[in-house]
Amino acid sequence: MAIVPLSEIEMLRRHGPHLAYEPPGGFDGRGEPDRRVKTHCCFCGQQCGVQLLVADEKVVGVEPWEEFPFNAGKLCPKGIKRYLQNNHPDRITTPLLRTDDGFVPMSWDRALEYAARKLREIQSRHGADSVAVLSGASLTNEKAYLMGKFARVALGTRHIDYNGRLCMVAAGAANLKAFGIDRAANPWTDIAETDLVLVTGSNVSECSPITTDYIWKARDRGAKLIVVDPRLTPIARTADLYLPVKPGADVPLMNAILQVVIDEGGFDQAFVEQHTADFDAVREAVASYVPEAVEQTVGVPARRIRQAARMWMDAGKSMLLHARGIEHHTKGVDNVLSCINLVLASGRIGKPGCGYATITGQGNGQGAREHGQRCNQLPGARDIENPQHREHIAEFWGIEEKDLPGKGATSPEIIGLAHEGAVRGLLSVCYNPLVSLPDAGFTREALEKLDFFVAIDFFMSETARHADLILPGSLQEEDEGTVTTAEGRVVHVRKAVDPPGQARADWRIVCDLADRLGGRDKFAFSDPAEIFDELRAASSGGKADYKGITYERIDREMGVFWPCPDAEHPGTPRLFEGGRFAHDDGRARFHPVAYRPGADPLDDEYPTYLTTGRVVSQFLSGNQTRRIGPLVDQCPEPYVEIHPKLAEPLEIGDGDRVRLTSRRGSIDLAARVVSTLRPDTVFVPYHWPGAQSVNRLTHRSFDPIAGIPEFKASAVRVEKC
Ligand SMILES: Nc1nc2c(c(=O)[nH]1)N[C@H]1C(S)=C(S)[C@@H](COP(=O)(O)OP(=O)(O)OC[C@H]3O[C@@H](n4cnc5c(=O)[nH]c(N)nc54)[C@H](O)[C@@H]3O)O[C@H]1N2
Ligand SMILES: Nc1nc2c(c(=O)[nH]1)N[C@H]1C(S)=C(S)[C@@H](COP(=O)(O)OP(=O)(O)OC[C@H]3O[C@@H](n4cnc5c(=O)[nH]c(N)nc54)[C@H](O)[C@@H]3O)O[C@H]1N2
Ligand code: SF4
Ligand SMILES: [Mo]
Repeated sequence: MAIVPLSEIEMLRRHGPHLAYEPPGGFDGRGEPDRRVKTHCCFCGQQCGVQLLVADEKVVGVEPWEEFPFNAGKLCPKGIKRYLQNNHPDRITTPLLRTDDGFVPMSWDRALEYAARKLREIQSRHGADSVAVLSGASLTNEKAYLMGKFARVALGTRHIDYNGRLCMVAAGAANLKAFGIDRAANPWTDIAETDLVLVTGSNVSECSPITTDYIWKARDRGAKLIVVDPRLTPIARTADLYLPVKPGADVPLMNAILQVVIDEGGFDQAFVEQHTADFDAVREAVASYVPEAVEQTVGVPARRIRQAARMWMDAGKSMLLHARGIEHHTKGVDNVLSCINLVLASGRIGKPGCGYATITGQGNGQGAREHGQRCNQLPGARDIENPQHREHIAEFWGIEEKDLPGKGATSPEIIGLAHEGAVRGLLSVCYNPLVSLPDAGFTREALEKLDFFVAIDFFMSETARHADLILPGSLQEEDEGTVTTAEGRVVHVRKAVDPPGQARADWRIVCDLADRLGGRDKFAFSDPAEIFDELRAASSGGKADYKGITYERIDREMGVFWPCPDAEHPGTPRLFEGGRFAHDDGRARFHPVAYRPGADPLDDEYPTYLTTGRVVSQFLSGNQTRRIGPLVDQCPEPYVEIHPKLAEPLEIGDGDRVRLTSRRGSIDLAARVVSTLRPDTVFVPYHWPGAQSVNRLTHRSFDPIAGIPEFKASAVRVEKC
């Protein structure tokens, strides 16, 4: 891959579509707003600071919040246009009951009473675990904590899990194994200070746009960039070295890089001896991954793999960043461990400009995985199967340990249980599984089998259409709370306006429902600040310790990095300083990993890899961004990227309709014939439902440790329609 001259990087920076300001000052030509509210973007895990403009008690525009250090006023297209949701005509503004004639409005009293009665009826007939809860990582920390407590204490079910199960859990599990804690190891300021950035499986420019800015700052100081991705993404176009890995071949690639590093003496023996354990097992495991032996499997020439290893060794400081490209696999945890092995062997962690992070995706992807709404977890990132952790939280909640339900099913497993009839009642908040889970046909069947389904959302999602009852919840700007950013920084989301019509703050709906279920004394919160205070106390002594964090401190300090165990503690921007890790003995662990093929193999009938992901202007299942006109204009519908070498023999031209068929089904899309991806791979963005949903093609195979689906590698056949 040719080195792209700096002038082109400059050009992308100045004119690229991915870092844009909205001109400040003007909204609809109406002059000054009534007030400006400093808060955060409701979309991705970077949680950019932004000012919302409020007039007549409606959010009417945005302005940059220059002082917030993370993004210093920069926003991507989604952050600029998010304000258009607040007054959107599609907002659900009353509870809605399904009838034979469609959804009809219902009063709150009757709706809550009805939901509680139906859920209890199902439980009394089929047992406590026949009702499940699905939750989401766009919710604030307060709500995430509340959902875990609600499921286990008010409903008494063990089945609660969240949509983060489709997201960063492979990284979380690997981080826990290797480091003993699940958080980005570094603040993003370390990216700007490094000498080499290795990005793997992350379309940084489109999916974590502000991170691009940090990488460019490093590039301005002369840092090198290596990008590993089957697609030549915008950031890959600016790389010094681009490795177009085959989908699913990350373990052999990273093992081979580490093999060269060890072979050529590039590892940090002192660091390995003093601060880690089990290196020898990894040294042995990677010995056979000589670049020349694995180049076929990896799909990248051996000399390029050697070049990557040498660039890594030559750099004094490095940052390794990855995202879902390596995590969305049945070997997602192994992929992440193979990256961590390289970082640990080189001793490049816990120092300024040196470290490692998964780029967390969802708005509160970090915080929502700490406070107990996961099937295997209790608040403070505690383990639900650890007797001491159970004892501690049961006592904190004022219940007997034996009454605290045990580990439940993951969210895709919950859908599976619904399909087989074991789960019959469902409460879902902030989750759109019909669009986002693999094998959409199966998800639809499962939802149709439920005896009773209640969904809390602010827009009618494809999933909510299957509900018996829909409760109108709140947008992020309609409630107070905290979220924890991709960096591990806890920030304050401020309420700008009230929810419209009869819509209510999510936490209030859940507390009211808990009350109807007979849990009044344990859910008597009068505002989110009270929930946060309880969360802080519950987290105290856990790995994710928030005890010393308050709304006031966050406002004063522009966010506080956890762990922060008391009011005097400064917070912890950089983890593992001095080589001290979070395992009891302070040492990080190496884990040997070997190549395994994916779960949906190519064959003559399905000879092409399908990988799926995102575009800059749409967010996740699109239930929010598909309603925002200027974002829809940027990318109105999904398409399939096809390399000319694949397209030509099939007589597919740019813009032609193409049929993709997998072992689960078919969809028809417009072709984009581009040379920016591997010829053996096609790519489709996944933000659309129904006939346009690429999840009709993906398969229900999961990582055995983390339970994450294999969204990034399915086998398909490509035909011209
Ligand atoms: N615009 C936008 N931004 C978002 C989101 C959004 O929906 N839209 N969602 C947010 C969320 S929740 C998330 S999780 C993040 C996701 O952020 P990313 O993970 O950066 O985005 P993806 O498009 O899912 O996939 C990343 C890259 O992985 C590559 N890839 C595919 N298969 C492989 C493989 O086998 N190995 C390697 N090394 N790479 C592979 C793809 O080509 C793609 O470029 O984005 C967050 N930000
Ligand atoms: N093929 C394929 N599939 C994928 C992926 C992929 O790369 N490829 N990526 C996966 C990833 S990484 C992710 S994170 C998942 C996302 O999975 P989803 O759960 O589909 O994510 P969202 O689109 O955010 O859906 C959240 C729903 O909750 C609502 N909502 C948002 N915020 C709030 C709130 O504060 N309160 C309430 N009450 N409701 C709210 C939204 O309107 C929406 O209906 O998709 C996964 N699916
Ligand atoms: S979507 Fe992410 S990058 Fe874009 S403005 Fe919002 S938080 Fe920032
Ligand atoms: Mo995600």
